[in-house]
Amino acid sequence: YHRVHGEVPTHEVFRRTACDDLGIQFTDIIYENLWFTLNFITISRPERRNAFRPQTVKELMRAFNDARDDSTIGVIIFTGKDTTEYGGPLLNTEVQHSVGVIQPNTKSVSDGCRVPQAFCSGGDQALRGKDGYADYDNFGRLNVLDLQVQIRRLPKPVIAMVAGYAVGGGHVLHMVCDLTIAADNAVFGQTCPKVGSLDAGYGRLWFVRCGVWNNVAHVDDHKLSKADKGENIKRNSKHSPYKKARFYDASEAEKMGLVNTVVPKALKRAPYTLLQWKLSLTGDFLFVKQLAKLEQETVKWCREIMRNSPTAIRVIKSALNAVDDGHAGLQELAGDATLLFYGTEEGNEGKTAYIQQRPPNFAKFPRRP
Ligand code: S0N
Repeated sequence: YHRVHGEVPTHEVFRRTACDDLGIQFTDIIYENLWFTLNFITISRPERRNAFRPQTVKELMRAFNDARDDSTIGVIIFTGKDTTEYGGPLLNTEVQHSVGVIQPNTKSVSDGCRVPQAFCSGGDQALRGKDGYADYDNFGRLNVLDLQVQIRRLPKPVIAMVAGYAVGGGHVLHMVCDLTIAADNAVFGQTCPKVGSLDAGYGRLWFVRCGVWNNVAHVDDHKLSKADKGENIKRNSKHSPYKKARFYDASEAEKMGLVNTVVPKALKRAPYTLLQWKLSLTGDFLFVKQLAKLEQETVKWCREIMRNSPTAIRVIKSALNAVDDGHAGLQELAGDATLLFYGTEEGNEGKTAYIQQRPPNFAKFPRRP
């Protein structure tokens, strides 16, 4: 009760799952459970700004499936590993020391500071061949499309927790999540045409819904001077929001309705882990970790969601997606109706009569107006 209703603590107990249900070790993702209520699923390829390859997507799909199946889990947080240790240009050289770790400052990108962090930088371009992205088996794959559908159909809320870049296919991943909580260093953009790729599916859908069309001319917007940047925003969004182009930062994304809230000065990285135990049988870890500001805010949102009716949330999610997902969307919504109907006496009567080998008596149930 306290875990859902109480204040979000500064430290939390996590369990990190080492292997998937087939006993195969996760290599590209981190799969963690926070006190049997929330799951964190983290893309972990920091050396590539968390670009995904087919293996990454395969692991993500397993983790999302596991989180769906686990009835203790109410909300899933989807994020990217901190990438700061892999460098990146820091225009502002100010650093602060926190618990012995040198951190880049958290100046927002709108102040002209480039960020070395990433939620996800899209498909791994180094692995792109003529038939998609290839790593295991040497077959090209576009399996991220299946992941996008999986997130939309998942009957629990999925929250994208974004620090740094969410670009290309990574941008689409945040778009297909139900909510996005962003650090103020988040940078969003659809870079695909720049590298000769495109995503005309779900990502597009939300751009159109929000009146954004941002594939036109990718430029590193955050490299521009403040005046040029202001001019860009005026040209691209103020007068004609449908034609918004180029990278945009967290506050712009919030104005466009693409993120739910922006957490100021919120590097995602948690400053330190307090205690850690390895569970020798499974290879899993139990540990106590300090939550970074962005994590704290996201957990706060999760707790708020957890106080609500899980069934109402489930039906609302499928209803929100039903129109855009066509027949598949209707199937999801109708599946929820079936689920609820199975719980009624009327629904039960048909099954019971069949098992008892008697005619069903539906006459006792009202035909409501
Ligand atoms: C993210 C950016 C802006 C970060 O810039 P920064 O901080 O200056 O870092 P870098 O020095 O550029 O990068 C650090 C290291 O990371 C590597 N890297 C970064 N992104 C990628 C990537 N996407 N693929 C492979 N490597 C990447 C850099 O090469 C560098 O490595 P080293 O240190 O060895 O030099 C900046 O990195 C950037 O602009 N990245 C590229 C963004 C991009 O264009 N992404 C791809 C866009 N396209 C897609 O995502 C495909 C769309 C898609 O997903 C899809 C659509 C429909 C159907 C299927 C698919 C599908 O892909 O499956």
